Amino acid sequence: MSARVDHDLVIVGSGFSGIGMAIAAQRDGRDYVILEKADEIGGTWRDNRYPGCACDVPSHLYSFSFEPNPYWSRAYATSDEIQDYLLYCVEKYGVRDNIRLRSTVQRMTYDEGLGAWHVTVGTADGDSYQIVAGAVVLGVGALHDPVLPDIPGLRTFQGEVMHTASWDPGATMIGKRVGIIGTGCSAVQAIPHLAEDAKHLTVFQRTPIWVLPKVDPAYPEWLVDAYEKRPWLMKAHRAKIKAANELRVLAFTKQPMLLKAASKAALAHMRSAVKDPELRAKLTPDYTMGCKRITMSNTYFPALARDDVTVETSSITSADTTGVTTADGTHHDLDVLVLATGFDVSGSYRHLNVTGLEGHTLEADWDAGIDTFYGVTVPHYPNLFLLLGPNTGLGHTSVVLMIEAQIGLVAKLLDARDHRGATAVAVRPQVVPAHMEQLDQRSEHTVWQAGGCSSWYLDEEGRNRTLWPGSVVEYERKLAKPELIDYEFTGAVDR
Ligand code: N01
Repeated sequence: MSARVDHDLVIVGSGFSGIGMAIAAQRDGRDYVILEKADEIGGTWRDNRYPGCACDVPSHLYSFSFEPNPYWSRAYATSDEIQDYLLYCVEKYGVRDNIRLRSTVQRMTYDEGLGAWHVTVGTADGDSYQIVAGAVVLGVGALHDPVLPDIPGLRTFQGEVMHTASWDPGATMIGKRVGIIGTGCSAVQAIPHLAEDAKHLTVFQRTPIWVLPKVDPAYPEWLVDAYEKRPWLMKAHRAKIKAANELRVLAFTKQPMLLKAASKAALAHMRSAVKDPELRAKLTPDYTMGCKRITMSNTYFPALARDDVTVETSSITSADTTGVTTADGTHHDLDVLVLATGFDVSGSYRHLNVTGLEGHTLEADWDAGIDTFYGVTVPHYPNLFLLLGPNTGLGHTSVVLMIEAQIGLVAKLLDARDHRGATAVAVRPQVVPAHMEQLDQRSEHTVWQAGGCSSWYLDEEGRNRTLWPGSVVEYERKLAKPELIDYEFTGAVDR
C-alpha cells in the first residue's frame, strides 16, 4: 500500500457483497474499511422487513460457501434469519471493527496521479470527511432505492404510506382499510399477511404474476443435528440444490418451452384456490413464465380469493386525503397505502457521484449505455470494482454464488496490480464493446427479453442490463481465470 493512501480498500455497503469482500480482504491481509449508510449492516435483509419477507432461494445455497450454516430453520429462510446469519458472519470473521455505520458516500473522484480514489463521506451529524482509497469496491446492491409511483395528489393522502422496503415494524393493519400497489415478489409475500389483518384489502394490480406452489419444509431437529455433525452432508445438500437450480438456466436463456409444464402447474395452483372465473381471468398472466421473476406461495391465491380482498385492475389515476381513485371512476377509501412498487436499480450508483478518468462520470456514461466487463470493472474507472453490478443478477439461482466469484476476481486483480508494483488496474476499454455485444446477442432470445413483459431487468430500450444470460458455472469459470491481458496496469507505487 502506498503511504499516500488512508486505506488499501474502501468497501461501500455491508450486505452479502460488502461483508463477503471484507472477509476476503481480512484473509488477504488488506487494510480496509466498510462504509455503510444505515445504522446496521445487512443491506436488503436489514431493510426489507415487511410481513412475510423471505428469500426465494433455498438458504443452504443462499449463504457463503465458506460459512455453511447447519441451523437454517427451513428450506427458505425469512429475512430475519438471513440478517442474523450476516450478523453472525460479521462477528465470527472480526469484521465489525472495520465498519463505519451511518457513513454515506457522497462523492468519489479518481486521482490519476495518485492511482487512488478520494472518497467523500457524509456522517450522521451532517459533517463530511475524505478518505484516500487505493481501491473501492461497490457492494451497494440494486434493490434499495424504492420506486415511488407518480400518483397526482399522493402527498395529500392523510393515511399511512409505506414502501415494502421501508416498513415500519410497529405498524399494524388490524381493522384497517389497506391498499397495496404492485403484485411482484414483495407483494406476493406481503399480501397474505395484510389480508389476514386488514378489515379490507384492495390489491391494485397492473400485471399479474406467475405463482408456483412453495415447498418449504421446516428442517427437523435430527437433520439440523446431522448437518452440524457431518458438514459433508450439508455440503452435498448444497451441491444438489446448486445443480438442480443450475439446470433451470436452460429454460430461461434458450428453451422457454421448458417452462410450459411449470406454467401449467402454476395455473392449476391458481384454479385450486380461486373458484371465481372472473378473478382467475384477472390473475392469469399473458406473458411467458420467467419473464418477470417467478414467485412461490401457497397463501397468495387463497388470500386474493377472500371476500374481504378485492383485486383492482383499473389503474390509479389520483389520490386525495381519504384514498385513491381508479380510471373507472371508483374512489377507494383507505387508511393505509402499501407501495410494493419495486426499486430503481441504477439509482444506487447515481447517488455516489463517481468521477473517473478524464472527467468521465458514471451517471453520464451509464445514461449513454451501461457498459461493464463481467459486471465488475468499468472502462475509465481504475481501481473500482462492482459487486452484483449490471448483468450479474440471476433469475434462476443464488446471487451469493456470483458475489463470491466476483470477490475472487477482485482479489486476483488487486494481487496482480500489487505484484507488478503498479498503482492502478483497469479494464481495457477496447475489450468491453465485444463483451457487451455478446451479452446483447445472448440476451436476445432469453425469456426476460423475449417473454412479452416489461420488468426492471430491462433498460429503456428493452435490453437486459440486469441479469447474467448464462449459467453460474460458466461465470465462475470465466472469473476464476481472468485473462490479465484484458486489463491494464499503470502507475508505480511510491515505496
Ligand atoms: O418489485 P417488482 P418487488 N402503478 O419491481 C408494480 C427481489 N425480491 O419489490 O409488473 C402500478 O418486481 C409492478 O407492476 P408491473 C427480486 O429480485 C426478492 O416485488 O410493472 N403498479 C409490479 O407488480 C425481485 O425481482 C425476493 O406492471 C406499479 C410491482 O409494482 C425484486 O426484489 C423477495 C407501479 C413491482 O414489482 C423486486 O421485487 C422480494 C405503478 N406506478 C423481492 N410501479 C426474494 O425472495 C410498479 N408497479 C429473493
